Amino acid sequence: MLACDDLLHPHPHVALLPSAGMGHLTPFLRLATQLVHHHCNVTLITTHPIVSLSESKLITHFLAAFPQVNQVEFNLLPLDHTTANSTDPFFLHFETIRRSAHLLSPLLASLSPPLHALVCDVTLISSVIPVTESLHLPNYILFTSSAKMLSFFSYFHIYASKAGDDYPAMLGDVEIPGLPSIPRSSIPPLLLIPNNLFANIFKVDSPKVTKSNGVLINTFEGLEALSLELLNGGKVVEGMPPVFAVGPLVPCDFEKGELGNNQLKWLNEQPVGSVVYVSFGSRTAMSRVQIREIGHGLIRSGCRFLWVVKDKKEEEGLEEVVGHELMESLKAKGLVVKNWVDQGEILGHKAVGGFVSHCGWNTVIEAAWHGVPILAWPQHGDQKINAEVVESSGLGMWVASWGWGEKDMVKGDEFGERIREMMGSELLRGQATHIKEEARKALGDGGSCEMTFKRLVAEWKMKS
Ligand code: UDP
Ligand code: G50
Repeated sequence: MLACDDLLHPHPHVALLPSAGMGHLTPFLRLATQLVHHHCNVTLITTHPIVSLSESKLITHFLAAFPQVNQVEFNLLPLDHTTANSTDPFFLHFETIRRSAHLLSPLLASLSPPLHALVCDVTLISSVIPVTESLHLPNYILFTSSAKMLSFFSYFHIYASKAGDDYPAMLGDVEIPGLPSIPRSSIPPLLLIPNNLFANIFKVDSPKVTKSNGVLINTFEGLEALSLELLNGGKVVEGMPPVFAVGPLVPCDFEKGELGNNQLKWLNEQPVGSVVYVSFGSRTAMSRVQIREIGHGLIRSGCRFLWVVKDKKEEEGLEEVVGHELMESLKAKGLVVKNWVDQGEILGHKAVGGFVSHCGWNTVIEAAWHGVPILAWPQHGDQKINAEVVESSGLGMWVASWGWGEKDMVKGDEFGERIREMMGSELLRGQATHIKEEARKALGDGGSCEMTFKRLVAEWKMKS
């Protein structure tokens, strides 16, 4: 029987607008599954064109698994690249969506039943908010990184304004009220280069966070209690809307690919906790020299390993990238692959006892979910700020002196030594297990996730 409230307020209809890259799309689709679970009507807005084949495949799998989700295509205007100060296809796609945002208005208005809210990606804020405002439609942001990064992002305009005309040369360490200082060296490097597309978007969007009705974020108390408390207490910036910790958003069945049998077979043959998994995410390709140092380091560590290699040339064979001789030596103790892997499955395998990671945020949450200790080696963007969370939460260790991946080389000997340290640490293992338990509590019956979604759904119903 329907409760009286349900009769008065039917299930809320929410539209989701992701932007480019697996790191942004994946948490949106995981969020969609949670919203379906909490009886929302969900419309997924997919952009046309899309950046990568992996993204369109994932959307197809998702829609096949969730036929109740409505899909609408958002046709983007062509972007004049000469006006966009970037060569990164993902940043260019953010900009293409931003410049097409006015076309969203008729699309959103035509949806039936009428929408209760739009949840848009963090990279689209200042172009989407005027659209939702004109439609009197509540606007929520999905922040695809850590709560610490959200603190940095929402505080950034205040920090940058202190440098005045000398931005970014005059920027020092970042002192966010209540949080440990963020060293200048941890700031996403593009923000320290004048006039590039990423920095321009970041700067204009930062003061607009307070114009949204709420921020959904893929994290949980057990990992980031302090940042969440400061953000929600209005300590980071005044007028911060509610921050809803909807995490952990964890891998779902629709993400499972057809690959991986080989890896699974190999992992099944390894002793419990003996394997270090090495991967730098969907976007980071290393230089050939660095790739070979990593290979030597893995041998030097003496551990078993599963290493996902990503080269700048996608089509080049693994043997060419790693080198034939090194490849032969690597085979003695490990498995080396150069393709998309099912990371959720790998991290959940009992043979895996440690993870060398770039600290893309989805990845950090997945490691936390499975209680796998991390050796952080941030490469770009928000990853050093995420690595600080990994270290301070106890989920892993971070060798800050390694610097950014692209600029600073890490020698094989040093790399191998640190892997031994992580794999041998009882302390890290215990801490990671504790965080796993917290993550399971958060997502369990009556946990913080369920409470948060109930609050959100109630809020959306009230606004109708
Ligand atoms: N991923 C995967 N297989 C791969 C590489 C990445 O399943 O071979 C997934 C990973 O599990 C995560 C997402 O892709 O969910 C990557 O997002 P993240 O934010 O960690 O980093 P990015 O790739 O955006 O740097
Ligand atoms: C991708 C990237 C660099 C980078 C980030 C990326 C983030 C995430 C949060 O996702 O910092 C964020 C991105 C864009 C934005 C605001 C916040 O405008 O390559 O730093």
